Amino acid sequence: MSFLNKLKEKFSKKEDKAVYLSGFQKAKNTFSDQLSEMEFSFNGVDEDFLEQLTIILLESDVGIETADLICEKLKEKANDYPSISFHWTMNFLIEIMKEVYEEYPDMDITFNDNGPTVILLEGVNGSGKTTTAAKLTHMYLKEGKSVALVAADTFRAGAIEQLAKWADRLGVPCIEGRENGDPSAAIVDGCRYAKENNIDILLCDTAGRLQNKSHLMNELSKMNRVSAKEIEGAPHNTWLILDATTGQNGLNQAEIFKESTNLTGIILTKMDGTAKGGIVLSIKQKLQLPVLYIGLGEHEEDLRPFDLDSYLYSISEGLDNEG
Ligand SMILES: Nc1nc2c(ncn2[C@@H]2O[C@H](COP(=O)(O)OP(=O)(O)OP(=O)(O)O)[C@@H](O)[C@H]2O)c(=O)[nH]1
Ligand SMILES: [Mg+2]
Repeated sequence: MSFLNKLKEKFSKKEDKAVYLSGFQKAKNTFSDQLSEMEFSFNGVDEDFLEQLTIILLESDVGIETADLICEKLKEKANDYPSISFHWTMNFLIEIMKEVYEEYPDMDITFNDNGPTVILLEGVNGSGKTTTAAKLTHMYLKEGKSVALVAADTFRAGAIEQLAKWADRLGVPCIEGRENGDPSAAIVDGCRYAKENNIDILLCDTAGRLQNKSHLMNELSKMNRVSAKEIEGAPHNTWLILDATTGQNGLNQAEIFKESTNLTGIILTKMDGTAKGGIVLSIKQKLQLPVLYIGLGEHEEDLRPFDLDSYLYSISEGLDNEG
């Protein structure tokens, strides 16, 4: 059975097929639909083909280095098959994309067995931190865990209220910072509350900050330090919330955040609104950070654990039809 058919079979058994397919619709339009059009002029894996493929990969925001790597691998593979068909070329292409993602091992989410698991959410302004905090709350509650939120965005007016509203709706406690106060104080309060109330997951929403503002980045280090004093190993996870629509620019952001804090994973938001589905691959290649979850809409239920095979199938849907 071909790789694409295996992906299809696996995908057909997934529960959230429809969510993935509709979330990646735009990404599929730039990727699979454009690739399909190349079938008519397909004449083997030659320079012309590789050039067009590079363009499609770049439009999908795979990034130039990763696009080159994929093309190089595909060229090598095709060398062994002089009269390769379009269908098999597509099979190899998607298989190579999987290989490229899996070249570096995935880091797991760390859960604290001896008390609350502290998760810090970071990112630039408007990337989706607060909405993601709400989505994660919804997801962990469904898993039967107890959750509390910390509104540590003391910087932007209305930010605390925004999270408190979500907490109200989701029925979880929200430990609120003081507007214009020290966000670390809110983290300390949150950690103490979580310990006293046997909370499983403490999600800390922080203010949007530009990666080039050093005092704001230092503030993150302080939040790390104070949480570690309260709960051993905290923060157990530090996730960068990245807006997928910002594409390669987001990758630069991620690089700088990674230098200043101990990032353990990425959540890609607004996947539903972008054709740039390829950023997943470049993040993994360049930063060796796993994409843990993807945001596929604005509602609390619109978050999914990132699943490589479902992602690959969703953006390449249609290529599995043997022409
Ligand atoms: N379509 C879509 N919209 C999203 C997603 N995640 C967040 N948004 C929207 O993006 C906007 C910003 O989201 P917030 O959660 O407020 O972003 P933030 O990072 O907390 O913003 P600041 O606190 O101002 O830095 C809101 O309108 C959200 O509804 C997503 O996965 N898909
Ligand atoms: Mg916010």
